Amino acid sequence: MPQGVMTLARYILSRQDTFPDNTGEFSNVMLLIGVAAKTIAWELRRAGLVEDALGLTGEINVQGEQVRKLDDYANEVFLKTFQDTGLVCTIVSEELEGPEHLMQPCTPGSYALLVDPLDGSSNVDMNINTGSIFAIQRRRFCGDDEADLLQAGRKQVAAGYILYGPSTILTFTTGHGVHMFTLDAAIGEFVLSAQSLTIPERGTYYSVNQGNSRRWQPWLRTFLDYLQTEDKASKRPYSLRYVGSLAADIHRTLLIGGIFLYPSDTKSPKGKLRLLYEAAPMAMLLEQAQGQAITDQGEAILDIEPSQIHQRVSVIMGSPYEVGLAQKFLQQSKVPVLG
Ligand code: AHM
Ligand code: MG
Repeated sequence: MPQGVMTLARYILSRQDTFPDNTGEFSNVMLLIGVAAKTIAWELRRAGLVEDALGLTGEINVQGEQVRKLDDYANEVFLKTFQDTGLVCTIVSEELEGPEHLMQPCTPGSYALLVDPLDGSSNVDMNINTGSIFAIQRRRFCGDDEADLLQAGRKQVAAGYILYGPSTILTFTTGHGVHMFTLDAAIGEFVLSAQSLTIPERGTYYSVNQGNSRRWQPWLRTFLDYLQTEDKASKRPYSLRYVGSLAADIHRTLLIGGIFLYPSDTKSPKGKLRLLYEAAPMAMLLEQAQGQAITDQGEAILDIEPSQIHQRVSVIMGSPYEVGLAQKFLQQSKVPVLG
């Protein structure tokens, strides 16, 4: 008898016991994330052919960033996909000022979806990879209190990203390893392409917006200088790869190792990336894949207790070897110079 294709739906049904509840509710949340991903992927694929699909809306979002039409589109897709389903009580989005409550009242134990609907959207008009990044939390209290959503990354019940590129890829974890699905356009289904992924112990790439280097802390400049210095025995120099879409840069890092950094700098003293729907979900994926994720102060990203839903954070993540190296440079910078 043929084995059949391991679609996302089939995989989820066969792994119910590893999901946060066993009622099927969480499975349906994951399946709907897959539906949102397919909808956005389809729109991105044809956006260059559709009049008025590309470009800016003219609005500035809560982050102070210009909103692209496709940012708005992707945000609407997530909202509409979960509306009236009774599956997700609250949505926090990079494109929304405050939480959107889809059910009233939210009950303890219900799900909240935290999402960057179109990550790396500055790349989208040029047909370069973009993504969606998501985290799923459980609501703790009843009602609309924003504080309920300020949960440390360790409390996430699931996290993942969708990468829109030559293939559409959905990668997620529920705390039982990292699994990757590739959209098979022929059958319109996500099909399992890698199970229980682990990041290589070390890599050969570093990934950072080097244009900001003069704004970095001195220890980071020293560390990057080290990565760029020739030394065959320790496989240096490292090569630079930077897409400028977090989903793409983390996807590469997860698969072939190395280090990704978006540190704080004099322009963004708290860092640029958002904790709840960019850094924390990626940190959960990386830790589940045996990688590491810290801030440029050395704190584990998953341990940070958020104070705002759109809070920003510095990020250093990737293979254990390179993140460990970064930690050594950070520690050395803290040693007082005697004499
Ligand atoms: P976005 O979610 O508004 O697109 O911003 C986040 C993006 C990340 O995808 C990426 O890592 C980073 O911002 C790139 O920033 P920069 O252009 O400063 O290098
Ligand atoms: Mg983003």
